[in-house]
Amino acid sequence: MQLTRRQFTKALGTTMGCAAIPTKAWGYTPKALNLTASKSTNPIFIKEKPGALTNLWTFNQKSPGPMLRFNVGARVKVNLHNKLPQPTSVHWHGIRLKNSMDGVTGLTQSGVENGESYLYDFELPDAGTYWYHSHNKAWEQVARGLYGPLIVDASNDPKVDHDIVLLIDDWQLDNKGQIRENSFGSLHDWAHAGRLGNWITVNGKSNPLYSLKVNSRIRLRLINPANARIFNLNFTEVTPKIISLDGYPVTPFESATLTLGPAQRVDLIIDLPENLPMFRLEIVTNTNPLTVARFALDPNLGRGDRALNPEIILPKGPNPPEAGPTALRVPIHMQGGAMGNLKSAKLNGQMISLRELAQKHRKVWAFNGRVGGYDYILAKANLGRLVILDVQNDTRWSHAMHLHGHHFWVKSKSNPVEDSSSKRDTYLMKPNENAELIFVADNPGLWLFHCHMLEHHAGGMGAVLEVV
Ligand SMILES: [Cu+2]
Repeated sequence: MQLTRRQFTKALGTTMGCAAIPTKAWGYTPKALNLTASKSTNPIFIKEKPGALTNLWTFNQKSPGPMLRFNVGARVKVNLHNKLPQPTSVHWHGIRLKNSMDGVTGLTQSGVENGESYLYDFELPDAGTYWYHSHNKAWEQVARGLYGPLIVDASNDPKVDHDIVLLIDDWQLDNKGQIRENSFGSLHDWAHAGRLGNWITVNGKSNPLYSLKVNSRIRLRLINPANARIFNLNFTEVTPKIISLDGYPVTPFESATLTLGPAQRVDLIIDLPENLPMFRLEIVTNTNPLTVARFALDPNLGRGDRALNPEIILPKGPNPPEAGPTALRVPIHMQGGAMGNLKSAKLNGQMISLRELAQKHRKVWAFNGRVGGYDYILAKANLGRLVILDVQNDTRWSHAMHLHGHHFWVKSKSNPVEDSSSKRDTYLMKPNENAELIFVADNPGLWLFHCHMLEHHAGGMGAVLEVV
């Protein structure tokens, strides 16, 4: 689905999607699975140019990579093999795993070099919709296709007729359908909204069609692996019930529209009306909406069991504890980017003007007057302590703030949540928004807190929380 330049620049939050999902899950085995990062050619552009194969970097030759699917509590072993010309690593986004398995090159491990392998070995404490992606030069490697879905099932998941994972991505392609390589590292992208694509795929396909049983109940798991694009989505003909955000259950609520920031996930349930032949998922723009996926009845599939299904009730977690005097409050004043108020910031202990930071160091964002980095420890929290990240987005841009190793409650006056017990791992902050991200520091290690607009992170918007 090609976005015109006009739709692109006018899109409110925009969108994209992609990645092919094999129907066969990898299963529930403690045997190590193999994930090989390599170059491959993929037909993501064939709808525009028949026969076109796009050169991507992928896991197991496909983007999205293979669907990793396990039961909650399972122990996972994945052997990463690197056949790429750059070092790489894998981050298991949203999984509360042990720190050494978090996959952040330069913080929790060294990059896995070409020809080398690395064994990831961790457990899955929470059910839900997650994903995995490269975490070395992610702004380039994720844009080239290095990501895939990670689904964790629970025995009390709602019974459905179809369980469909949709990774919605945007790619920056030239007119031959190849990745625009010469725009990697564009300082303009780093200081503005990030790298935005011009070609949208869902599960690696342009505008795919999914066939459904008559009278069926459908679970859709939407994942945004795009570098920087915020997708404003709309369902035609149906009003889904949203049941979880970032894998975490919420009190179900109905909404035909939703916003999906980079790295965020939304799970929803659709009970198909008896006489509805099809519905569409589209991107909302200021001009015409763009259809990115279609869903149609196929009578050959038989009938679903929608009428037999009860209301969705998912287990709910607790509300955030009261912040007593022992809570650790961590102020994070975010500044920088184009049209911002950052004049200078500290880098390696030296105060440097923004102009010099940008031109000489490729840094344009700061936390608390300091350019971010893996050597910047924002705070040190003792195990079990309640932590409040008091985040002030003092920039002209939205930011998808992601905390590794923990899930957090969100309190924000400008974006009140209806379900105070719900948690996220990635929170999309509006310009000038203040938000408290609250969590119990129950996982020891060095945990990255960063913007998931990957160019913003590369440009200095990321630092570390240490739990000891
Ligand atoms: Cu950002």
